[in-house]
Amino acid sequence: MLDRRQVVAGLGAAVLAGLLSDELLAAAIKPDDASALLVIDVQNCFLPGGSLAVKDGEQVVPVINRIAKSFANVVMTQDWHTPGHVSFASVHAGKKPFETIDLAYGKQVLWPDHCVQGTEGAALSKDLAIPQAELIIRKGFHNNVDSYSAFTEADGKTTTGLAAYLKARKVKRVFVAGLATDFCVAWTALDARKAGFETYVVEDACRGIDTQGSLAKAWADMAKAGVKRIQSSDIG
Ligand code: VGL
Ligand code: ZN
Repeated sequence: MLDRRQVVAGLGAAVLAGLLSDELLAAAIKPDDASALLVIDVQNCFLPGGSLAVKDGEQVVPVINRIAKSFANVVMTQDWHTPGHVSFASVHAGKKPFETIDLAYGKQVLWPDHCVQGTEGAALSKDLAIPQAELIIRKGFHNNVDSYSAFTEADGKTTTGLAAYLKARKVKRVFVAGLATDFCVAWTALDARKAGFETYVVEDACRGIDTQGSLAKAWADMAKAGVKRIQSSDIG
């Protein structure tokens, strides 16, 4: 039988452990010099009023601005398509946005025209406040190849140079945030794993498109690849 003193001491320890673990859980991850935040495609086309607006996409901006303060290294990406890009439904007779076609490199979802080079829609959100961002990677600029990933184009072989850049800067861990969870964020996170980076996706700093089950599939693929799913409150 436990006596009263033991019970009280036990409760005290449990409460203390609870407090400590809450504290630890609240900000368990401290970005260091070997960490980089990748801010994916926070561009007008994907925000309210844009041609491929992601539902609640604008809500990622304050979250990204907040977590970016913890990072010395920030890289941003810009989807940067030619006019008449192969991923646009408008260039395929009889095809509508969100239908798919088979291209030489595999299945391609067709999109409304978006993020055309040099247009206001392709500009980064003016509400991003990350002055220390050190590199902007543009992608999807080859007319006949899409590039959801910030690392490798959809042909699976042409690289953007991002992995080599991050390795040259001695980055070991990447944190991915932005738009859209199930396309450019997920493909970037999967390629980051392939390139050997410890990889985190900050769920509440992302929003998804979710077409034909793409969001659930993206999270499943990322889990399988060892991508860690975290919340912005885990970083600090
Ligand atoms: C994206 C669809 C087409 C994205 C880019 O940023 O997730 N999605 N192009
Ligand atoms: Zn695109």
